[in-house]
Amino acid sequence: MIRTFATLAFAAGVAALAMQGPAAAQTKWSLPAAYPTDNPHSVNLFAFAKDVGEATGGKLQITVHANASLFKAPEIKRAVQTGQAQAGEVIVSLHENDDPMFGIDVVPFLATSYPQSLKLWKASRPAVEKRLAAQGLKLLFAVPWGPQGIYAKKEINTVEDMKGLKWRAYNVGTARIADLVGAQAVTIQAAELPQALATGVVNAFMTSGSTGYDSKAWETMTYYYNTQAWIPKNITFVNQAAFEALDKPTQEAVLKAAAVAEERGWKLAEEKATWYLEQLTANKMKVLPPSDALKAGLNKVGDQLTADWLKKAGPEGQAVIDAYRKM
Ligand code: PCA
Repeated sequence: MIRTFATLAFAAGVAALAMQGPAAAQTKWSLPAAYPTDNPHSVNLFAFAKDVGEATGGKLQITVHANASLFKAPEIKRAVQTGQAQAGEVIVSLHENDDPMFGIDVVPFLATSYPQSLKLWKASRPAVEKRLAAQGLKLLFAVPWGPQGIYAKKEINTVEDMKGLKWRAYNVGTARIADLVGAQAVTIQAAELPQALATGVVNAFMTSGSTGYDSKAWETMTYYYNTQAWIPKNITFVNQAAFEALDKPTQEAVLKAAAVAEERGWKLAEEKATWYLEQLTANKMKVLPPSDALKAGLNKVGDQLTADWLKKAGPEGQAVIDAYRKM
């Protein structure tokens, strides 16, 4: 058979195309997230997306939509479950009503330092993973916020001083605190917090130094009480089917970048926690330790919340806490 140069070249071209096949096809994921672009959580997500892009030679391209620009915080998990987005990040305790295990990291005063919080994460991770898997989601990584303190317009020396406050809540636990101290809970996610502060919808709230900084709390608040009540976490997850549709090397690249992101995220959070409190001081807020009376009152509130949680979470919840305490 005589082949001309042209047919040979054509055949080679077809073969090259065939070899690229589905393996070389580019996959695009969107990853909705709910916090500002310069918040450490978002910074870490951008780095994760970049790492995945590089490790896969551009085969998997993840676009992070920070600042609740694609979905609002409470909608992100469902959006990923239903495949409207392939991946997402959310503060896991926002879904404590789905399952108490999603609220283990906001049991007050259970894990208040980063080393404790990391232990609690290690102890609870399998249970959290299992529940997400049952909802069609694959966990990628979890990253902590700063320890939670109280922002207020007026001085707070006891839990009695919290009575009647217009208290911004972001999850079940923060709303329940309002109930227990006689404050009025208003649930507002971080993306809407600056506006809620500006319009006076709330005059106190509990969150980290970073969310106080992100929402310029000093423009309306005077006090920050460093109560270190708990360290909540964001989780990043992917739609299980979207993950399974990737070829093996790409799946491995995602998991590897996720492990790197988890480590980087914990480091970043711890490094910046003090810096954020310094920014509150620099902006003329009074950053104070809680008084002994306030501490004692909050401990009582914490005991009640812990008892509530254990009742909801049952023996499996207790088992995770026991495992954590043994670590
Ligand atoms: N910032 C988020 C969640 C916890 C935190 O520190 C918020 O206030 O909504």
